Amino acid sequence: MKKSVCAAAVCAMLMLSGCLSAEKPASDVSEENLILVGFSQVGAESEWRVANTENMKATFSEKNGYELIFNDAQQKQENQIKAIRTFIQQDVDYIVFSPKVETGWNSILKEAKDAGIPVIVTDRYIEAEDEGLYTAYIGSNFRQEGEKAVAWLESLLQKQGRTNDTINIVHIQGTMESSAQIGRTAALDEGVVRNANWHIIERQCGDFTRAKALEVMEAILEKTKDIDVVYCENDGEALGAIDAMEKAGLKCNAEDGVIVISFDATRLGLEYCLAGKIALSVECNPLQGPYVHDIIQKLERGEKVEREKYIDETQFDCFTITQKMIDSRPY
Ligand code: GYE
Repeated sequence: MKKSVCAAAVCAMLMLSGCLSAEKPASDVSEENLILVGFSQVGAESEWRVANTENMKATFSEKNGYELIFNDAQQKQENQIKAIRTFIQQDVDYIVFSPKVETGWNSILKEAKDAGIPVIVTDRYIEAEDEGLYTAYIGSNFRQEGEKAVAWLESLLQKQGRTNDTINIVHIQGTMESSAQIGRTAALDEGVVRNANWHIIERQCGDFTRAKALEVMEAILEKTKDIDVVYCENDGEALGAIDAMEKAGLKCNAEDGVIVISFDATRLGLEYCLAGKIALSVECNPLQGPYVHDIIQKLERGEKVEREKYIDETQFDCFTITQKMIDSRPY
């Protein structure tokens, strides 16, 4: 069933004012042959998130056969739940959302299921009490991203002959309980178990933002500057931590300074990599719109879809990155 967003918005307003029951009068449904998608985005906390939003908006455009209702939850799960409920009231064809955290979605997803609206989860994943609560997940294998980073760090320290040196690690985590934070943290914890000379001397949440990472890193530097590695769970945090360390007179460099590990591989992060300030940035691909589009097109044709799809990702380090590589990047 195709709906127009203006008709749905009118219905939503009328419903909210109590003038219209849940059933939509057939006459209000637009004849346009566009697929109506409601997308609940976490927020705009990082360059990665901005690239993700731009890609989703570019994908779900009218020329591609869609009408998009976009909602920015400002980093609040309750706003995402409200937005999804509104999408249900507007009787969208599909609900797409990037969940801030892994838990707390069962009830609202039951409402979507009862309304017969397929849900596609993107970016971060969720714990759902039954498989029927969402149709597909597209995103990244965050634990694997972390394992790539830890393996690279192990190899670097081995090359530097530091396998028996005490390695003091500051760990700046992403948004707590998000699957990106859970996976990237788990990989570092495994690395610490494997390397008895690695010590996490400080672990703070940077909430995936440059500002928060600057704040927590400044507080850490008040206590100690005996730091060998800073493991940041996204580029925004890495830039904030580097700002704080440089202000405190520390050098960020993989060869003779603090080794900064990061995730996302945004253009800004890779420029810091080229400058030698970020040692490694593991790619986390935000361009998920086309994958969601493919799923919706298959569902429209009544075809089966893959329940989980992890996007292929690579990594970039300060020793091998070039300007040409950065210039070729789409985000
Ligand atoms: O790493 C970070 C964003 O969920 C993978 O969220 C995403 C993370 C990403 O704020 O930059």
